[in-house]
Amino acid sequence: MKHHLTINLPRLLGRLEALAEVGAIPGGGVCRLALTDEDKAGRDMVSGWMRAFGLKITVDAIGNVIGLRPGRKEGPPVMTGSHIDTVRTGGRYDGNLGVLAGLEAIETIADAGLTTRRPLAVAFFTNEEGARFAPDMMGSFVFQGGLPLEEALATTGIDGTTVAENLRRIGYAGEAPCGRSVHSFVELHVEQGPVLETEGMTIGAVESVQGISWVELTISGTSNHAGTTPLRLRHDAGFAAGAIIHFLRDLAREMGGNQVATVGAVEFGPNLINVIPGHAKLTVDLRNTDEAQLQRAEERLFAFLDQLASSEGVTIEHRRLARFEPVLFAPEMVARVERIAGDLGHAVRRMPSGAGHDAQMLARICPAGMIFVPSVGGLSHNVKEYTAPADIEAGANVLLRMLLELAE
Ligand code: HGY
Ligand code: MN
Ligand code: MN
Repeated sequence: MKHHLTINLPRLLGRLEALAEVGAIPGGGVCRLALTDEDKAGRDMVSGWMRAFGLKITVDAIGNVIGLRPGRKEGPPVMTGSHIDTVRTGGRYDGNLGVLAGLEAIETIADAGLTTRRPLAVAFFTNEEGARFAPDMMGSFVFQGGLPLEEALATTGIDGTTVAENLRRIGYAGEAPCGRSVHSFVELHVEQGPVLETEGMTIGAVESVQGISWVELTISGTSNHAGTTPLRLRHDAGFAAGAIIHFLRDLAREMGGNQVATVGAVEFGPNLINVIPGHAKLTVDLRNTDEAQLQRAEERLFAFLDQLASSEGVTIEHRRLARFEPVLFAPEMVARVERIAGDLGHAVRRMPSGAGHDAQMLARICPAGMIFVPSVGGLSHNVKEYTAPADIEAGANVLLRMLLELAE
C-alpha cells in the first residue's frame, strides 16, 4: 500500500513546545528526572494526547506507558516510541522527539482514515536516562525481560529513594504485566553527536549501539588538617579521585578508536577547604563500539585502581551500575531506513549510536531500528540541544513510512 501521507509538522512542533514547558529550565532546556513530579506532569500530558485520539493505553508495573491502535488483524503491534524523562540539563528533543513523532505518525494515519493490517503502538519507557536510578534504559530493560521487575523496583536512586516508592507516588505503578510480543520497533532520535551535521546528512540509518559500562567508585582515605599534614602522611581521597579522572582521559586517548570515558559525578567528604578529603565518590562511564576493547578499558581501569589504592594508602570499592554489550540492529531494518530516506530525497548514511537507547532493548525481542536526525553543534544533555524543524519533519516522515510498511 503506497501512501504519500506526510506528518502535520505544526502539530508535532506544537507538542514538542508544550512538553518542553514541563520542567522547563533557563536556556530552553528541560529537567524531568525519572519519576519526579515533572516526569509525572510530562507523562500526564503525553498520555492525554494519546487518549484524545483514541489510543488504548496500558501502564505496566515499571511505569512504561503504551498507546495502542488496533489493526485490521489481531497480533503483535508494530511499535515506536522512546522516553520523556531527561537528565538534569536536558534538551527538549532527546527522547521526547521519538515519542511525539511516533504519536504524530499514528495520528496522521488515523486522520487519513486508514487502519493498518497490524496494530500500531507508541510507547514511552520509564527511566531511559538512568541519571537518577541506574541502569539507564531501565523500563525497556524490564519490558524485554533482561532486568527482573522486583530488582528494578528496589533500586535506590542518587537521592536515597526507591523506584517503587516514586512510581507509587506519581501514580504510575501500573497493573499491566511488563512485556508483550512486538512485531518490530522503530525509534526516531536526535543523533546527539556531530556526525550528520558535519557531513551535511539529514538522516542516520543506525546500525548499532555501542557498549556501555557504568561503575560507581567509593574511595576511603583519612581526613586530616590541610595545613599541618605533610604530603608523606596523607591518604587523600580527593587526590585519588583526581588521579582517576586524569588516568581515564589518558586511557581513552591512548586506546583511540571509539573509546570514550567520562567521570560525570564527583563528591568529596567532608568537602571543606581546610580538610584533606577522607571520602570521595565518583561515577565512571566507559563506552566503546567494540566489546573486547571495552573489556580492555575496564581491565586497565581496575589495574590502575589497585596500584593507586596502595600508593595513596586508600581503599577503593566499586559498585556496578550498568553494563550493556554493543547491540547490532536488524540489517533489514537498517536497510529499510536507508531506502525510505533515499526515496524521500534525504541524504542518509549508516552509523553507530554513541548513546544508549530503548531500541537496543527492544532489539533483543524483535527486529528493531533507529532513525537519527542531526543535532546542531552535536550538542545534547545540554539545554541548548537543537534540531531544525526541516530535519524533524524529515525524520518523522521517514518514521511514518517505516510504520506504514511494517504494519502492512
Ligand atoms: O546514557 C545514555 O547513553 C542515554 O542518554 N541514556
Ligand atoms: Mn535519549
Ligand atoms: Mn539522553
